[in-house]
Amino acid sequence: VEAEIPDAQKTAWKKHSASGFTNKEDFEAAAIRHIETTLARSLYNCDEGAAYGGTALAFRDRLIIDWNKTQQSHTFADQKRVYYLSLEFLMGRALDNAMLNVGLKDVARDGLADLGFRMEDVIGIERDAALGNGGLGRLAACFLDSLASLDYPAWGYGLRYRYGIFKQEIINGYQVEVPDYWLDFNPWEFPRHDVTVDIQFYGNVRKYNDENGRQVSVWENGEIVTANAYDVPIPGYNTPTTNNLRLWSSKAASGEFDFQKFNSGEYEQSVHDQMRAETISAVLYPNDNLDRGKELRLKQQYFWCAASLHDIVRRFKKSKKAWKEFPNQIAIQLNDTHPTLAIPELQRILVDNEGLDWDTAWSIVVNTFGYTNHTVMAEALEKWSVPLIQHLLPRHLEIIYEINLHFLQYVERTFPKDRDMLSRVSIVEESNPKMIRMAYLAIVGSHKVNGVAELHSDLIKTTIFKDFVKIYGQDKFTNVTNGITPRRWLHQANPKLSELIASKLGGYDFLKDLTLLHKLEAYADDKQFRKAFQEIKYANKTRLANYIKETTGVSVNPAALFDIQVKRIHEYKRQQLNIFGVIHRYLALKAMTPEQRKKMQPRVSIFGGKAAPGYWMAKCIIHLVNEVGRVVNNDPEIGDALKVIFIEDYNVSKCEIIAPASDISEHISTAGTEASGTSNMKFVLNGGLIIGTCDGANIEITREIGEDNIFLFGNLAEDVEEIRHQHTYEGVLIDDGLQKVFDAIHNGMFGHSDEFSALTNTVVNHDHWLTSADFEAYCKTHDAIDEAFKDQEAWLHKTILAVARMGFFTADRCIEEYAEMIWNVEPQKIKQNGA
Ligand code: 475
Repeated sequence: VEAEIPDAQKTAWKKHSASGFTNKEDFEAAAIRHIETTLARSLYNCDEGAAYGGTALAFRDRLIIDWNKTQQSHTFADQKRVYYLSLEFLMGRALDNAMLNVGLKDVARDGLADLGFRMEDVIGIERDAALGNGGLGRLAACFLDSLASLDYPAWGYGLRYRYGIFKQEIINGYQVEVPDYWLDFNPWEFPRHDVTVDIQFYGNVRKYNDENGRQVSVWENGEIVTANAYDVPIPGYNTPTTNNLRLWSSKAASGEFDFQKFNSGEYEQSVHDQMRAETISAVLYPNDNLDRGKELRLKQQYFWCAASLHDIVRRFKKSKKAWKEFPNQIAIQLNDTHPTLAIPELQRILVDNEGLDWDTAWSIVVNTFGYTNHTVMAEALEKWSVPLIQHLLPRHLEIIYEINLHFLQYVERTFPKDRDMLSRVSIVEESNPKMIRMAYLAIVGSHKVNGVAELHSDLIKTTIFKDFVKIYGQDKFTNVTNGITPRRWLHQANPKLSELIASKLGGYDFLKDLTLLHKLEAYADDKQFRKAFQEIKYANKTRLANYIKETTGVSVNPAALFDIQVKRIHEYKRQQLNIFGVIHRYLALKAMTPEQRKKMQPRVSIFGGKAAPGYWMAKCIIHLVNEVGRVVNNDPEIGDALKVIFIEDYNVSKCEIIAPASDISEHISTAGTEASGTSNMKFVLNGGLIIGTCDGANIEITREIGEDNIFLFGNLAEDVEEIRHQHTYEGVLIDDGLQKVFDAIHNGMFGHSDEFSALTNTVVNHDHWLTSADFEAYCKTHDAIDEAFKDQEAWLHKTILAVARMGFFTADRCIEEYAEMIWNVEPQKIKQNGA
């Protein structure tokens, strides 16, 4: 390619080629130029918003220079790439991350000071890119950071939602949802007006025989919607590698058809078509761990899968390689079943458009895809009704049936005696209407299937996917325990702790090899180190206390024990267990004399998280937490002994303030329900201990940090079924302490008891989540925590050891495991000159 360009042209280009700033002067020049020209502001009307805009645009320019080099270099190197398909990317803010990853935060801080601004204020202007619900979306964002930081050639593909996850307001103690229109100023994306894909929906399939007598299928008619690409640069930490996140936005196709309508006076209809098309990428579905089977959601999934695959195939075809090379050049990871339609879509492209025979195409498909499962809960496993797919994607339905036919024939040959097996494993559920089981399609169409923590990966093999282990053998199923990026979740969120660690370890290498933290073990008994560590925790708690004061008006004492549970509100995550425990503590405090009360360990119980708008029980929990807060925080007898806080609109940037400020955080799902959990890792890495059940990654955290350094309680996963069985046949046994809590609620201590009857009744009637069965152990464990916290020296010893032993939970380790076990890809260093 290079050789085809004339020398004169090259010289002119190279002379003026953009180069990034590396010092304060050049940063200021770049920021001011953007403030004056791109933003049309001047010295006299440059507010914090404009300062943010100028800074962000200056850094964007810098990122894009590295982005260009990276993409060029990856194209020339012509080696295998990874594509991470996720319907959710919960990115949070980009500026702080960009400054730290390119190593120019101090430069920018000094530059901004010259211009009259404080770095923290400027960073605080940015809105979160909140294109996700919770764990699954944040994991995708951490993985992008690690892929770039480790120099893997990788792209993310997602949807450019006009509205991210809703903003949560608490009004009179109730959650109210406000739309999150986040795109009015987004300097981090590049519209690629030249990159568009036409996506087809509806229509019919026509069959004919070609000259060789081979049957050919043509998907024709229907509607076309255009996908427009928007690219977001993803900088690696301390490396020029800058990967790409490509997000698709939907627009009406501007074909002749529309012009006809427009000209013939059907103006309204033409506007209507426009809006219908734009609806596809308009909103993120706000459900976490729940599938609701809405048609628009299926449209989103196909729109995004088809656009992404078209893009990937287009890039592959440019290389002029043989089709059999496809899986050697491309690995596609499916983040849960949401992108499963990519499987029949690739098969369709290969068979219908490229003329490959079925078996050749299918082997390419299977060798290309890997599937990650994130949940075992039945209500979250995706199924789509056959009539809906038939209507929207008629050719894909045929292909899914044919995939199923080949699969079932294989199963029948292998297990001729097991008659029930076929209906159990069929991709098509024989219900009314028939349903396509997306997880089964994902397993059949992938070469590897993985869970996200050891227990979870074992559970999927022994429960929901048991038959598939029989069919394919153990090797198709594997585990990759989740991790988090230490760049955002230590260095960015907790700069003081990061600095302290660097001072002992001789630099910041641990940010790229987190196992180096083990060297901190030597300081667990070092008086001075402990003191410094404690002071940082206190400062971080003070920062959160100030935030709580500003946003809720409630004063909390930073010396109290901060007990935090922030995550999506869900019955299986058991915020109800937590708030019932808080009420139990409140009743105990009320029964004490003032002298007794003074001896108690003061506590601040902090909650945060969104409920899906249609999840009524979750909304009841939020309401109860807020009502308990209202009563407890205004009770003069209680004072600092207990405060109950609900932090509004929990999101990524708030988590960056919250995670460094915990003494204890809660990860208390019913055993066997939380696939992994990732905030557990964030809290421990930031010097907090956890109270948790034997669930998800808590088990591996315990193994790594030692059982003396974690507070585990509750029934085990293997016993949960038996207890539920007992509930059904013998009724629920309500714990005595919990009964007192229910009595207080029923007597109206926290407002009209009708408001909470659903919450208490579900425990009394079924207790599916074992709230009562685990209640006593939960309360006792909290008493043990109070005791342990009194001995601050011993507590510091535990927290420091725990931090030192968290090296395993870096997302970098995850990416290396995926690369080796699933993708078979190698990193590729970018030379500074771009070649
Ligand atoms: C698990 N989201 C965590 C995390 O692996 C785990 C499902 C359906 C529709 C929309 N969103 C979802 C999830 O299932 C999800 O977020 N799962 C979470 O994935 C990362 O750490 O335990 O609950």
